[in-house]
Amino acid sequence: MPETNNRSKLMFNIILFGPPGSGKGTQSEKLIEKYGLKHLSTGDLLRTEIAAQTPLGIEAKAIMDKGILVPDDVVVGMIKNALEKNKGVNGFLFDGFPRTEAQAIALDNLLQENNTEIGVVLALEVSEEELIKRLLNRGLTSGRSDDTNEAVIKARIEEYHKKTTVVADHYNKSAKVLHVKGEGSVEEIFAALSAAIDERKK
Ligand code: B4P
Repeated sequence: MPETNNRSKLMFNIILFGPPGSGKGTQSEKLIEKYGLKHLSTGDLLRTEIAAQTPLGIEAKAIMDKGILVPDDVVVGMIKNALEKNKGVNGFLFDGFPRTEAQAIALDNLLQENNTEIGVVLALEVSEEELIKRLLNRGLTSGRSDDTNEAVIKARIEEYHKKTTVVADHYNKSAKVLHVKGEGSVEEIFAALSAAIDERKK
């Protein structure tokens, strides 16, 4: 059996799941450092395309500014490329992906092709009031046009309820979802996420 296949069996892959503003990006930075994972954020990948003003970025910006989701084939294509470019890592931390059931099915297939799977889905739980407060606050400094308008923030939360909560149901079928309280200090939440990962890795 090729070495990469043996290695991929040892990979531990995590999905950090939750509504916009729940702390996915914030906690991802800390988790990748602690567990030596490769961070794959579809939001960051899309913003890189926007900054470079590629045709994909220009199309994505118009969609993201409305608070709705970018088409599945676009984000799945980005993740496929990223998986191909990062063979041999300890594992991936997926942040903001998958966001629809079609994306979840595509991810399962891509991981299976690489002889690996999702180890755990960590679902951050934060009240809607707190989400809106955090995103408006980030909008003051982030330069992100999707964070400055409350109507767009509400559309993003609505999109999450309409299309993304089903992703947790998808992974619940294989008992992979652990719920973690996403309110409190960044350190408290990080400790709770780390404890959940350590428990699942045993
Ligand atoms: P993302 O980039 O994924 O962004 P997000 O969900 O808005 O933010 P995140 O959850 O990472 O923010 P964080 O809590 O860390 O998506 C943006 C857009 O891209 C989407 O609307 C969509 O259009 C598109 N997109 C991305 N992925 C897609 C996909 N798979 N399919 C289709 N479209 C896709 O931070 C929020 C704020 O809270 C920060 O200011 C932070 O400092 C603060 N914060 C964090 N933790 C805190 C705490 N404990 N207490 C107080 N504040 C806290």
